[in-house]
This record gives sequence, structure tokens and C-alpha cells, in this order.
Amino acid sequence: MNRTALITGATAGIGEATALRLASEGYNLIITGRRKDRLENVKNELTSTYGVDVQTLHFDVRSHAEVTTAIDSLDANQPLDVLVNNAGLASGLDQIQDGDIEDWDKMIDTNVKGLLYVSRQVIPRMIARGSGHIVNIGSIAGKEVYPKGNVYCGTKHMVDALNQAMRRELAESNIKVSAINPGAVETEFSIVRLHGDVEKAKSVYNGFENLVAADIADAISWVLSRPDHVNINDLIIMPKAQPAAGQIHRNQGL
Ligand code: NDP
Ligand code: 8X3
Repeated sequence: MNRTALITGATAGIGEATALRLASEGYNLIITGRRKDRLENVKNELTSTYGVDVQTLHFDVRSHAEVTTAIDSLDANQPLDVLVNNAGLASGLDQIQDGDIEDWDKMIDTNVKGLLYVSRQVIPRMIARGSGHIVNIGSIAGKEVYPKGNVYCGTKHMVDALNQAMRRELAESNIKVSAINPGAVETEFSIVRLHGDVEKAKSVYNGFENLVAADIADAISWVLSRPDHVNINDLIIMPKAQPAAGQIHRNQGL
């Protein structure tokens, strides 16, 4: 029987690439995001190319009411084999004394509270079935910090903590929990972080070979395809030219 994966934030970037990758492997999918038109476009591509079942759930992970309504709308017997907690963002790049409170709220509400709200609704279904695999998308920013990354790094450190907590709590229920922590991946991430400045966002990736969303989808696919007795707890995946958070070697060997 085909497995079903619920992927949050599948309208762009890593989530969309993961949806494509898992559909190519025969997964049925539940894809989520705020941009309804994008969700429908991704659904059409998945169903026409791979012939898998795809459901869309349109909600903002920051709204507890929207999250519960959306996930509770799924059939009670709908198997959820995999949850990819991917929806997230950075907003702004400032030192703390210059930080925009709205940016901080957005990052904390999305990356921390949103991940918790979704997990809170999905985990009981996995426990009831006695199986499941949760993949939390953290970041190198959850392992290290860098100037002007402050609040984003803080939220991703919390994802790291929640990933460890979930793994310790859910092993007794036969549920695997893994984190993937990428370095710089060229997606819409920097456009969002820089408040829509596309040119400046492009320059973030100048002069070195960044990761692409498919690299992370590949890692997620690998983590999910390990034998049942094997769990990948925590994976850091970086561009060769980025040995650490906030350190990028540009124009070397290009
Ligand atoms: P993108 O901006 O390309 O995609 C972000 C996705 O998250 C979109 O589908 C967006 O959907 C969704 N999302 C954002 N906010 C919300 C919200 N409030 N409610 C529902 N969905 C939301 O970025 P990436 O693909 O790069 O980012 C995906 C994850 O990877 C994030 O958690 C990010 O922190 C992490 N990451 C990214 C790295 C990078 O360098 N790109 C590196 C390390 C980690 P919509 O706007 O339609 O709601
Ligand atoms: C995004 C990667 O290096 O910009 O999580 O913090 S980085």
C-alpha cells in the first residue's frame, strides 16, 4: 500500500521539491500552505506527472484554529505515515537593537508555534496507528548563530530542541523523529527574509554553489527510506563553500 506524507509549506522551495520527490516514489500526499493557487498548481503537477493522490489543505500555521480545523477535516482513518514540518521563514536581517517586532513575531509564530500546532494535531493520529515518521526541517541556524540571525537562529535552536524532545517522547509509540538542518539553499527564503528585495536576495547566492531545494528533498527521501530499525536523528547538510553558519567562501574554483 502507498504511504501518505503530509508536507507543510509545499507551495515553494524545499516543501515543493520534497512533494515532487516523494510523489515520484509513489507517496500519496497532503500538501499545505497559505497560497491557494500555488497549492493547486503543485497538486496538478503531482497528479498529472505521478498519478498519486494529493489533497490540499490551505491554512496559516500561525493560527491554531486554522491548523486544527484543517487537519481535523481529514478523514479519521486517513493514514499519516510521514509528517514533514517544513513551513518556516526568516523575516528581516537586523541586530537586536534594530529588530522589527513584527518580524520577530512572524518567525516565532511560524517556526516554533506553527510547528507545534501542526505536530499537536498529527501526533495523536500516528500514536493511534502505532507508527509514523516526523521529519523536522531545522537549519544550520539551529546549531550555530551569526550576527543579525539572532531571532531566526533562536527559533531554529528551538526546532532542534523540539526535535530531540519528540524523539525521546515518541520512541515508545514506534514513531521515528528526524531533523534535517540545511545551510544556504536558494529558494524564496532570502526574498522573504529581505522583505521582497529580489535583487538583494539573488546576491546572497553570488559567487558560490549554493544548495538547491532538490538536495534537501534528496536527503529527506534518504532519511525516510532507511530500514525500519534505523533512525537518522539529525543531519546537517551544507554547501561545500559554507563550512559554518554565516561563513561563505565566494569565487573559489568557479
Ligand atoms: P520558501 O520561502 O521557498 O518556502 C517556505 C514555505 O513555507 C512556503 O511553502 C510557504 O508557503 C510556507 N510558509 C511560510 N509561512 C507559512 C505560514 N505562516 N503558514 C503556512 N505556510 C507557511 O523557503 P524554504 O523552502 O527555503 O524554507 C523551508 C524551510 O526550510 C523553512 O523552515 C526554513 O527555515 C528552512 N531552511 C531554509 C534554508 C534556506 O537556506 N533556504 C536553510 C535551512 C533551513 P505560503 O507562503 O504559501 O504559506
Ligand atoms: C537558513 C540558512 O545559513 O541563512 O536557515 O541561516 S542560513
